[in-house]
Amino acid sequence: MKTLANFIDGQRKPPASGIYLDDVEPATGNLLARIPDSTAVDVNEAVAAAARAFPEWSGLPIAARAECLQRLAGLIQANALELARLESTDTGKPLQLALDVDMARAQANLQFFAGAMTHWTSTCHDMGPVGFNYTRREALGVVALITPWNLPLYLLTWKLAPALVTGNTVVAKPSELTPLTADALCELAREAGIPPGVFNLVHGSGNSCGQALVDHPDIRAISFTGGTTTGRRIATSVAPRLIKTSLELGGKNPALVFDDADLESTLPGLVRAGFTNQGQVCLCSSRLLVHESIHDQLVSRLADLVAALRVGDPTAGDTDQGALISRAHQRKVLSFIEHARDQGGQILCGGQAVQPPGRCNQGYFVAPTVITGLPADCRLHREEIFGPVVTVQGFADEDEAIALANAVDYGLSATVWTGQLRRAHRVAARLQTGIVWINNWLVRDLRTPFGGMKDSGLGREGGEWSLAFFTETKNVFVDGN
Ligand code: TXE
Repeated sequence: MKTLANFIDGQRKPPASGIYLDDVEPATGNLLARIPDSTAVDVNEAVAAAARAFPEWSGLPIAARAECLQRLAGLIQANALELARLESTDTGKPLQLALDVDMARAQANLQFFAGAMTHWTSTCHDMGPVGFNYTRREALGVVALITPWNLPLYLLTWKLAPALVTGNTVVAKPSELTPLTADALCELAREAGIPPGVFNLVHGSGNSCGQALVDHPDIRAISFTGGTTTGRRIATSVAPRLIKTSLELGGKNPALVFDDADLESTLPGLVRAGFTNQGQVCLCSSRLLVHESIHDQLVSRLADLVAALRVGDPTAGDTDQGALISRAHQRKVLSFIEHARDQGGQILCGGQAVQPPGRCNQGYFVAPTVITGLPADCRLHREEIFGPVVTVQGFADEDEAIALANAVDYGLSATVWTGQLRRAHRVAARLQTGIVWINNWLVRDLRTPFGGMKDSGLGREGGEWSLAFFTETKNVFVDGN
């Protein structure tokens, strides 16, 4: 079992408190590592190191910072299998998924923002003989990156790359449930030649370490991905300081399936959208809204496909569904299913915990579950379950489909499945979500704006939105005479 340390000013540092938290493997319940239970003392040290490193790092040519990111991307590629193993062990997700999605994307995040920054243009507003204005984009200073457990390295690099390439220095706090790949990234950052103090990492709980970081007066911006309750708390904490926050929060994402959809491609799409990473992706389509004329046929075919997903050891090559993140989360997901039973819902497949044979028989598995026949106002239609549970509701026409889709507090993403181009655009325009996919799910172009409306967050990340978030805009006027 490993004992991790913080990474401050290029050095490994134990927590000042001397206290450690347990990191548990979700697929087995075994102890994986001990991680620092950091407090404000460690956070202060990390922020001070980042502040010292800022003048030199932000003063480098853009190309020099971009080269550091490219080298880090290369090291992630070279160590992809090892990192994927760590990610799979720490999260419970299938190893192949960790390799194909998480590691590929971590590498792409760094490469993309290294390239994006070197192609970013600033504006000039010409006033003729009066003069002209040009716009500068200046680094903010020390920024905090707080990331969740569902896509640990994927989301950390998604924030780290634009933060660093624009010239900021960083203090990052990964989820205490999944610290391993963030910890490994520190060594790779050192190897990539990122100078001491530019990237610092503190481990610990949200309440202690995370809140100390949020409350630190020298933090100039916070980029956070996690639950809506935590996002609200962070926004409340920083409001008096008027610093920038980017909040990417939960979702209760609808999939609207019209009677003209091509079911041969729609059905596998719905399975992927509902159950990737055991449903623990903020973008997962957890609410199927289906035209009543195809409801019964679609539901029965979907249940067959979902029942065929193999749940088990994340390291096995044929596993489709791994473990949920924790025992507490497994209980929460199962309690939603119990509630569905109490409400008269029909469980079409799944509906229970799974104990795979062998080394994973104490893991936190839940059978992928499809539920229909719930009352319209049921909690399962409104609250984020964040597990392998999809509910189905019927609709009579487009207006009703849109009304159901928008009838939740969240507004992150939606998918629309239809063979009619006009309908696709019309419906997309009326959906209250930051992202709409038509006839697909989770196809990502890193240049596009990513984020949610309503309780799903504040601000957008991706491409120029990330670069703008991590910089301050300054207008300079030059007199024409
Ligand atoms: O997330 P938290 P949790 C949703 C999902 C899940 C629920 C709760 O529904 O069931 O949120 O998950 C840090 N100050 N999502 O409790 O607490 C924390 O240590 C500063 C959706 O695990 O939001 C971790 O690093 N930081 C989501 C990070 O916040 C604090 C992904 C996220 O943890 C803090 C994960 C505080 N006061 C969960 N409290 C998505 N959008 O993808 C906690 N943290």
